[in-house]
Amino acid sequence: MLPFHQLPKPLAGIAEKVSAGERITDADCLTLFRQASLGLVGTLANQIKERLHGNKVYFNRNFHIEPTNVCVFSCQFCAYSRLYAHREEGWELSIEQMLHLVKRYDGKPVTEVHIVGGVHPKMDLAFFSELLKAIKAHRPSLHIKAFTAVEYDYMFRKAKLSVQEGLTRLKEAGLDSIPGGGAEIFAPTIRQQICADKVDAEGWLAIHRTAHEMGLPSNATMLYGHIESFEDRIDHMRRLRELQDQTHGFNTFIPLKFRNKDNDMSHVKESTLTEDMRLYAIARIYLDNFSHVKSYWPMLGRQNAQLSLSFGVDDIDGTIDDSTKIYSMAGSEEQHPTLSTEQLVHLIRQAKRDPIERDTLYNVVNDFSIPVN
Ligand code: V47
Ligand code: SF4
Repeated sequence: MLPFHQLPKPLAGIAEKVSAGERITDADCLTLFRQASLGLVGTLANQIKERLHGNKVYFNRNFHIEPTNVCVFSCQFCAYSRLYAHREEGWELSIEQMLHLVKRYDGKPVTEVHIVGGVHPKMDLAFFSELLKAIKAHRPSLHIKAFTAVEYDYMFRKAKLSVQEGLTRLKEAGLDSIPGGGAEIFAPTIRQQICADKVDAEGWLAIHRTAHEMGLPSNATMLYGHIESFEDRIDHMRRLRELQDQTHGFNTFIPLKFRNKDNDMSHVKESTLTEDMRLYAIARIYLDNFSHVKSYWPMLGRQNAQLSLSFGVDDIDGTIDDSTKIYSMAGSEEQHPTLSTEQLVHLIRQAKRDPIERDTLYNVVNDFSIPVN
């Protein structure tokens, strides 16, 4: 790659800003999307990643529970949900069945359960409060990261509670943090076309803001690589960056690559690997107030997730059993996403990085880096 001063002028200016640890503007970000080479954005993103985390790459040991795939909404990209009218084609787990799933991990060193599913009209706030209480009663130390803003919006409106009231009840029942799903793309023109009937951008952001103010950390996602423009991606990340400036409540940003199998957007081509890596790198550069950028390997595939470690990513999602179906049903390479801790550690070491097992809040659980003699 060229030394920065030999780059075209706008790119040289941006590269100097990033190297000096300065924030880039929306216009800079658009320039990166339009003009920067993969090599340049990768180098800059890697610089930031190493400034923040050195050679460390994080993972955690978690498992998923998907209470149901019955959903009142009809997102065009979703291969997973079944409408309530066709609920006999889907699954609905009882509290006992979900507790049974938790008990399968008794004696195993998992630190987190990630609970997320469709929006089922009969699974309400009382049902989920009971579920969280049952899990905490069985295993108090297990961190519960549960339900997207889409699920909360529906649950709380149905219970006629404010977001703060609803979250307070679930926090008292055992909720520890909130995953990043449901954000998709905030821009209303795109949202209208891909997920018109669920919570809008303002609603999603308000739920995360309230959670942060109550001391509940959360994650943020962006579903990319479908019909959105570069400007829509920047608008999405700007809203996240602004909220993070105010609350500092986001743990990590997770770009989610759109997969096109068996959904109503199957005619839309998927992004290429180069586009994926450019997006990871540009997100790392733009979101200067996010400590972590995570690549979700069950969706990206393990080899590509490994590659993303050279493009600003410092976290690979945890070791899980084949308990998540969202991506396998939408055509991910990972049809049975399961990686043992050893495999994940190996994957990270192969990329010449130091594997660090973390808990949900990025406290170090185990340091798997090889000691230098
Ligand atoms: O909001 C659905 C996405 C999300 C498709 O917070 C799809 O740690 C691609 O948010 N192609 C839910 N993506 C999953 C999620 C998540 C995953 C891992 C970790 C965390 C975290 C959060 O899955 C949905 C939607 O954006 N999704 N269908 C599809 N065809
Ligand atoms: Fe329902 Fe979520 Fe699928 Fe949308 S993405 S249809 S809200 S399960």
